[in-house]
Amino acid sequence: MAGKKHIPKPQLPPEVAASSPSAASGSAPEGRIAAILAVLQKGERFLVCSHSRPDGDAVGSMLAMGMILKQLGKCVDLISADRIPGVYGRLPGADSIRSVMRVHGPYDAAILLECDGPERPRLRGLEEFFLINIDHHASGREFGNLNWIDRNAVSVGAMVYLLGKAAGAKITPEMAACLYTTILTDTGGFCYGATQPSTFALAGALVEAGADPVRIARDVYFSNTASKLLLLGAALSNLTREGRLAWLWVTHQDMVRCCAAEEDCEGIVNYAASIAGVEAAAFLRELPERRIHLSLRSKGQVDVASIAERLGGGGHETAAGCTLEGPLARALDEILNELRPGVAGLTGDPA
Ligand SMILES: [Mn+2]
Repeated sequence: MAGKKHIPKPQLPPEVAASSPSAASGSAPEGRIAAILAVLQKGERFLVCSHSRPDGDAVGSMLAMGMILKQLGKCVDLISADRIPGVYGRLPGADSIRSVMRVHGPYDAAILLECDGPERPRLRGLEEFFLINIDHHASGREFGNLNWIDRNAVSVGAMVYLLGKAAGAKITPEMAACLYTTILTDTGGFCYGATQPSTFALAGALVEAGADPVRIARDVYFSNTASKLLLLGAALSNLTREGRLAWLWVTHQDMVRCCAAEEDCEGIVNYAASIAGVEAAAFLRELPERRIHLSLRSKGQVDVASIAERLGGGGHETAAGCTLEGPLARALDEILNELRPGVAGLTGDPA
């Protein structure tokens, strides 16, 4: 291992530093960034991974992190337990992400992006390495040897951007495209609560750096498979509304009949949440072994992260998930028992 090297003090770009809520709340991330950079600069080989069933933030932040490490002259392996969803397959470097179940070193550190626990990547062998945990989940925990958790960050990609700037990396058009995708998808197209002036400043900086917002939007939102739409139809035929709650589900049989993949379930819960007057929504998916995967959305008045955490999952206050025991009717009862008290106290008429 190389000797101690000089570590430059990280400089946040002004458009981000000035309007970052972390800076405003006094928990400035410079110290965490410097500690992570020290490990990156000293080491030679790194593993970068994210959670299983990767989303836009997972894929985009992994790819950008890999590009930063390569600019620093390091060797990097990008690893995912699951295949990359087709809508992210056109991101620069997406085909360099390897799909494995077990990782083998040697690595100077494994960087876990967007994981609220060391088990989230579902990769065996990770625990053998020095773990760097970079996350923004409300349910984020300090499980790593180094931890940087910013619950106000709009995406983990936004954190990777800060790390890249602090490392002196050039934000290439390819990197910008990956990072822009993390912001676009984690804000649901600049719709969710975490969206604030700094979000647009960062998105603007990334478009300046070469990200093409039209092409990325087309790849993410207008590249669906027909099976995804057929599955959506099956889910919508089960849509139920009860005051401020709405829910829908698909059975495993629906999945088979529609030739749907797991990634085709992405975003279905949003259709239930899109009803006027609905504050919280649930989407239940029956897994092949009869357990039930649950996605939760809230418009901000119900904290679905804490509900998901009580049920063994996690996430953000407005978007969370967990896996429940089946059968479907039992899991639906369980989640409604959690959600009904959450909306009972809300005043005013549901539309
Ligand atoms: Mn995220």
